[in-house]
Amino acid sequence: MTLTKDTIALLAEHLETCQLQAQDTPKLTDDHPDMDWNDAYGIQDAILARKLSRGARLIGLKAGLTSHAKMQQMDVQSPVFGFLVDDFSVPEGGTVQTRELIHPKVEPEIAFVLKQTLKGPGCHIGAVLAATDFVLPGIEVIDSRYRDFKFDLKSVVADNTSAARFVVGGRALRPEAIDLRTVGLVLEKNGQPVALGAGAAVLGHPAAAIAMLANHLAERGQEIPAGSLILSGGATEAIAVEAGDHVCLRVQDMGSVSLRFV
Ligand code: 0L1
Ligand code: MG
Repeated sequence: MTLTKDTIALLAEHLETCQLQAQDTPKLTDDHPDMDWNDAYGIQDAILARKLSRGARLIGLKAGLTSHAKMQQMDVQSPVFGFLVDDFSVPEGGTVQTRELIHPKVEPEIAFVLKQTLKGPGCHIGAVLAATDFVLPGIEVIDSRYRDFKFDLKSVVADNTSAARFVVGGRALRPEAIDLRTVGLVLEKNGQPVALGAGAAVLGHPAAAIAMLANHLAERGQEIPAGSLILSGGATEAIAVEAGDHVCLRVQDMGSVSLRFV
């Protein structure tokens, strides 16, 4: 760690205030170029602690930047991980208030719900599938707190990987009922397909993102609790949205899930 506890707490307060007030900010590494990964995840943890202390409930986790399309779009090379609290959850077919966000984008994802705790190191796709209760379609709404989505990976991790809102729904399936590599996804905005993908776009298999998350947490002495909902990462590039947009994700054999931006 290169940052003091006080600096981590101040940066967490700053980023969370930006999130709650829908205000953008330059990336943290502009003022803290030596920030390391422990600092970055430390700031993310401090944001979570602030939310929990106000009564939020941790309901899951997310992997981000897990597809080549996303990595290319953001010009980065490796996945990142964040948390999901109940405040981020939007009911199926529900509305998202754009005034609460800075510059939202949507991503088509496969969500996993675990029936067993998942623990690294050495976690692999087989272990993930064995621990998964069901999978279902999900749309993640990301909203980087950084001006013009300009950031580096450590700044993104500190900013809880741009997590803002999400919706899951459609048809939940047992993991053995579907080949998650070949499953097709169509993301529609206002009735028009705007992004097309397949499960394999996410690290070859969406369960690989969950395994990476478990192995990442193991390095920090943590595990993924049973019952967690996990977003495995966008299968396509992210699509910008604005008030008035209706977004629908259709996943092969898994139905659809939608959101409206007002
Ligand atoms: O879920 C994601 O892939 C987002 C990762 C953070 C980078 C971004 O804001 O696009
Ligand atoms: Mg995502």
